[in-house]
Amino acid sequence: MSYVQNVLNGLIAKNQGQAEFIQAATEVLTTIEPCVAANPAYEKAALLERLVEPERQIMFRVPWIDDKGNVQVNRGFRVQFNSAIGPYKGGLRFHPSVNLSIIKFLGFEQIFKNSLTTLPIGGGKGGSDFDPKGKSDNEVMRFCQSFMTELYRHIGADTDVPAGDIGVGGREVAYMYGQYKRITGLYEGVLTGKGLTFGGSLVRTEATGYGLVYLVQEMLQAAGDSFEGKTVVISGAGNVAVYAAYKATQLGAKVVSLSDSTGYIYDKDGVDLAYVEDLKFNKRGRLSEYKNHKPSAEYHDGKGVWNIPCDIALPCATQNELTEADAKTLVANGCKAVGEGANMPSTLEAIDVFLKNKVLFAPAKAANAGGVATSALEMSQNSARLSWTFDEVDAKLHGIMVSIYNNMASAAKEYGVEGNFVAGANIAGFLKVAEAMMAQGIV
Ligand code: NDP
Ligand code: 2IT
Repeated sequence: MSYVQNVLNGLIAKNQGQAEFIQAATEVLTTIEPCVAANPAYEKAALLERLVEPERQIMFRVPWIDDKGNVQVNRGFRVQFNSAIGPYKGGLRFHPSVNLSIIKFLGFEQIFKNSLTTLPIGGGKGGSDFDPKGKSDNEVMRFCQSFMTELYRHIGADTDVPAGDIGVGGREVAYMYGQYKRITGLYEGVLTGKGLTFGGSLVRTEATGYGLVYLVQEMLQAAGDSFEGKTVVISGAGNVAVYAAYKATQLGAKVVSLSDSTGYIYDKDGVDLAYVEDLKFNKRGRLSEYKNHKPSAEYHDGKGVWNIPCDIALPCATQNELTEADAKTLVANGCKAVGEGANMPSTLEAIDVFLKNKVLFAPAKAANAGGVATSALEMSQNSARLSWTFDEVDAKLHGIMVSIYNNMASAAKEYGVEGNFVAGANIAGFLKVAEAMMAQGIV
């Protein structure tokens, strides 16, 4: 049995019930096999056994009081997965589905994604099973303060720097930042995605969506194509989805759909993005309201966004939202390119369908790396006590996405799987971390 298979079997036995973590690890380990086989020193150093075991996992109680005076208790998580190339870096997710498996899969992905950005950041992730939906601002504030009252002792500008993810945006980051500062007395870049008046970076809000479109544009260009005149279907209606939609539109495409966890809209004339931005981020409303604004558009309850015919699909909601059956439908409808804005949105079987049908496929850890890359730029600005202009940050983000595309494309070619960017991104991300871990000894 190969070294990789052996480690994978051990991981599956040891992490029973952690389906998402096993899925993410299976994808990475099976695709890096050729480069692990070419480096026998890795096995001697138990490199993969160390790579799949988080350096530290923190789970804690988060008690808070709701507006009715009832005591609520949630569970908090921070998984500090790998610090070989920099301080732990990765978002916090607040969603009722959050559990250790989901945080571990996200933290594991983050190691390779952060490596691909070319910036000095390690991998981590955290969050809570708290559901911000339907909560008042005061409830969200009290929850964030309680969450940070435990988390603060584990993080710091040079140790671990959290940020946003599902359910955590500017409002939540700001409440957590205020509480961190209050407890520690430190005014430091301990969180990214901060407001512009207290150390945030321009472009961070737009960065994941913009970066996704920059990378897909690069992939299309290499195939002699572009966004111009294309029909684009996007899932999600949050931070990543909305700014991806704006950038794709700027590049000449027509975005005909967005979705949330209750349903999806289909607007054949192109979605009114300013309306959705205000609806979701200011009014915290539901997409079902879009029809009131634009009666010519359709709203459908439930999943099904992938049944809409398109040239380019950008899944930007959540893990495993695009199944094998969805992938087959997209292919049958003529979809030519897929870029993953969410983390692990396509199942392993769906990825297989795309690769077999020669759909241009940009995997999450490359395609959505623009968010964390811009977070690292925010860290640089905080350390240097300065702030760059929108155009400066946007130009750096664009340059980073181009280099990620080039690195994953050339790694795929070098290891004999040209055009397989899943393998290319995993290999390119892995090699830098592996080299750093080998150099630093058995730690
Ligand atoms: P938001 O909370 O801003 O938006 C999430 C969107 O996805 C909402 O429209 C939400 O709908 C929908 N959604 C969430 N969970 C589900 C579900 N189980 N089923 C169907 N729809 C769902 O989060 P982000 O836009 O920040 O994150 C989206 C994805 O992008 C996640 O996978 C995240 O990990 C990834 N990502 C985010 C980055 C960032 O910088 N924010 C960076 C890189 C990746 P509803 O409102 O109904 O819940
Ligand atoms: O999945 C991700 O890369 C994020 N949620 C962003 C992490 C960050 O630190 O900006």
